[in-house]
Amino acid sequence: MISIRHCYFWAVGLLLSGLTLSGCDSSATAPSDTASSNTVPDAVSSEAAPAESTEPLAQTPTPQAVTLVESLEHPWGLTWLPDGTLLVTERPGRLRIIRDGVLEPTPVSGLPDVFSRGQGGLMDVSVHPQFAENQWVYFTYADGTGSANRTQVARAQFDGSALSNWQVIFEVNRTKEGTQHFGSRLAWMPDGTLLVSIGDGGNPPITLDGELIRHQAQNLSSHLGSLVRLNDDGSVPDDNPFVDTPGADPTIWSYGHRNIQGLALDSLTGQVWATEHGSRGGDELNRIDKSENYGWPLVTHSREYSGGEISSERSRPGMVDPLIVWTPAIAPSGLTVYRGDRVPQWQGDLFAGGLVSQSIQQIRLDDSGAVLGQTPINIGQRVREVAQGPDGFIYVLTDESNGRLIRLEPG
Ligand SMILES: [Ca+2]
Repeated sequence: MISIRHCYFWAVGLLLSGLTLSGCDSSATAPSDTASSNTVPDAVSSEAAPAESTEPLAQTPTPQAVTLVESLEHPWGLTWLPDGTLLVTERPGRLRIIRDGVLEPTPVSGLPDVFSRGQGGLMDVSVHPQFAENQWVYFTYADGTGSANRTQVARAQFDGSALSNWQVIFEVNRTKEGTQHFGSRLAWMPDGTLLVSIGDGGNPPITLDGELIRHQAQNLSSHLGSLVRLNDDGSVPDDNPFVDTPGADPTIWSYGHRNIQGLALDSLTGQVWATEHGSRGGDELNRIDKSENYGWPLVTHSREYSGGEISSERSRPGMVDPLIVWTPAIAPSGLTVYRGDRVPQWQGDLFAGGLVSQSIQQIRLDDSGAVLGQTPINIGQRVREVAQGPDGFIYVLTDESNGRLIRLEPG
């Protein structure tokens, strides 16, 4: 595990790129993974930032951020159809079409109402790997009310203009109150199964079964605070790790997660990567392997928003340590592993978005998967999603009321 001091590297990156250094503390009061001002911030960065640990990346040209589309309302997820059409979700509950770089004015019909408050709403979207044959598109979203809600996964068939045959294929098996920590990202594995990230249910004082709801992340019978793996129709893959464990839910792939909002498969190696929000500091990059326990809330580098301790332990045998810890928080959302041929110098790098940092961390690994360094790419807006497009560029969504689709191009 490597502790990264975000502001330091931001400063170094800016100096290296010849830009003017402009206050790390601009993130200190920014809401992070909150969609409205009446919810508890998901990350507040106010800690000092001593310099230590990894180096910024050398000899990487600063990518240029080119805005392609504006006037998206809190865009959350995106996916490409085989013909290059881009589908983008907006958190309030709309699906938008972008063709040839132009946003179509009318949202797609055929979506149900979603629970759109706080961090909840329409979240991720992903086309089926065999979309050309079956037309399936998958969605995650919050469903329910302020007192009882949960993350669901549904699929529907898209004919190029409308959705039909909406099918709910998964729902979290415990409802929760409030508007925090729904997750949720989708990622297809090479074998055609689907990973879905589910948040822990929220911050104190929210409780479930007489204890803080965050402890559900250690409960193998609960989907809260886990990654689940499904077949494309929502059924349970026979080779999931806990199918034969008494009391465990058979969909669980890994657990001990707080709130994963960055999830990516390395298309070359098959390795799954995830970023998850800490509370105050302690955001994490994790290498995901089946059946593993990622520690939350028993071991964490994160503290309560009040500053109090969540746990005195940072590591424990049998639990997986993060590869990177971000303190102060970047509030990570959106993650991709670059495997395009357009920009050879990005090959194999991870690109992790940050809501509070308003930047993307470009992370380089060695062949063993150890972190060599990272450099922030300033975006100047809250970064919600990062994805490699079929043209080999990286695409970014910003979480704003006037959100943008941005393309990263080599500098
Ligand atoms: Ca962890």
